[in-house]
Amino acid sequence: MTGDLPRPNLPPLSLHVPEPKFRPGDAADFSDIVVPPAGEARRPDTAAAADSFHDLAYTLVRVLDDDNQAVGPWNPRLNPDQLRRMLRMMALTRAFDERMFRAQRQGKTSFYMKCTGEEAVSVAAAMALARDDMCFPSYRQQGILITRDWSMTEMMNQIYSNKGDRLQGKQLPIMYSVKDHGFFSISGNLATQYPQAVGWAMASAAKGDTRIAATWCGEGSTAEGDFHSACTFASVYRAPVIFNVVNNQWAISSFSGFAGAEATTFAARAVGYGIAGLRIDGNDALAVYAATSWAAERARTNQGPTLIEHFTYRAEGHSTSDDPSQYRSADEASEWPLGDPIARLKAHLIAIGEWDDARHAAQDVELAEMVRAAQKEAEKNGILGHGLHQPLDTLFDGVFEEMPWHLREQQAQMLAEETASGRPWDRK
Ligand SMILES: Cc1ncc(C[n+]2csc(CCOP(=O)(O)OP(=O)(O)O)c2C)c(N)n1
Ligand SMILES: [Mg+2]
Repeated sequence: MTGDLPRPNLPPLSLHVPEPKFRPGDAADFSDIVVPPAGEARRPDTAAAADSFHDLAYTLVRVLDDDNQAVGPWNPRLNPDQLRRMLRMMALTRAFDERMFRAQRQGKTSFYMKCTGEEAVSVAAAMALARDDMCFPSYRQQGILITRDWSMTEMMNQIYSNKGDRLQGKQLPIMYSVKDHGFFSISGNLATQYPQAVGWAMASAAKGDTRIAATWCGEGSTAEGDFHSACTFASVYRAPVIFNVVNNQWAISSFSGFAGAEATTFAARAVGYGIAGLRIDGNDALAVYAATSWAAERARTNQGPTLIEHFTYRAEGHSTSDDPSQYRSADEASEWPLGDPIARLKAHLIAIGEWDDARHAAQDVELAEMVRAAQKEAEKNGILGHGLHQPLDTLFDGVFEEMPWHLREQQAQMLAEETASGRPWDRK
């Protein structure tokens, strides 16, 4: 065999194929994850040059310490009312997820995606941004809509693709689009929101506006070309945009190693593009708030983009179509060293004498009831399996301003076939 090789005196080349550390049945051991003490990372001035704090792309900015106190230069010093609202919105997001997961299992919708363990990433960021800043989320930032007080019934109408669905059943369940709440249409094509956010931010700057853009993608999605072209444009034009990379360590069944996590951090991507990079504890809501405020101030003062890697863990399945017990160790969620974001903020509020277990339990009951009431409203507009909720001829509407000839032809053909079939679609 070696005789067939052009240079038999050289060792044969080989590839490195990443392999996750733990598979089903393995005991998960995260002792090699470096968790620096809270309060240790420095907080540069927001006008500092991006290349003067490369160290922050390789550490973990943390605020909540082991005694549940908020410490160090990144402590955003929120008042108790703000802290309680943050906790409430995270708990409400989780209650919403629980209810909609169950609705999928009951056959009321075809699909749902939870963000369990990642609530801080969206809720704390939504609190730190201005209400009219534009968000370009992935499918796991429902916490933004909840924090911006968008109607849960409207969200559920979309999930059920029912008569009340403002998107007329044209989007996969959970792919919301709420322009007046600064929430750009979610796309199933990973990372497309990144260049869209940069384009929006550049337009905002070109118009002399004051609003900035923020976008989110998973660590797996950073392997998409769109991620990199977005970084290039944002760097060149110093676009007022915040890039959030939610490193929950899994991309369905592919672990983060396939997106480059064995070689360096995701925040370090910023270094190559010459933009500000921060790696933070994504399960520490105060760190998320502080990093987002800092990045927003940079963007608003024309210092350009910031890339924030939120180090977190996807505590549950990728979606209702997934079964993580098939590919990862069941131990991971409990062994994961950065804990649960809701439990950590709750413990902080209790430690500073502004909350207690009884109030928390009562709030959980109240929130579950609120979600249940919203669901009851939404179900008046129908659920999956209750027939066609939108007139059949609307199927082709709303995509192009003017319908192209080939779609007009297809629409006419569909309607003719429906009539000819003698069994028109069930529209009850
Ligand atoms: C361009 C593209 N490739 C593949 C998929 C299929 N897909 C949907 S979600 C997903 C995993 C994404 O993982 P990550 O970016 O880490 O986000 P997470 O789900 O962990 O939040 C994949 C591969 C897709 N939707 N779009
Ligand atoms: Mg991921």
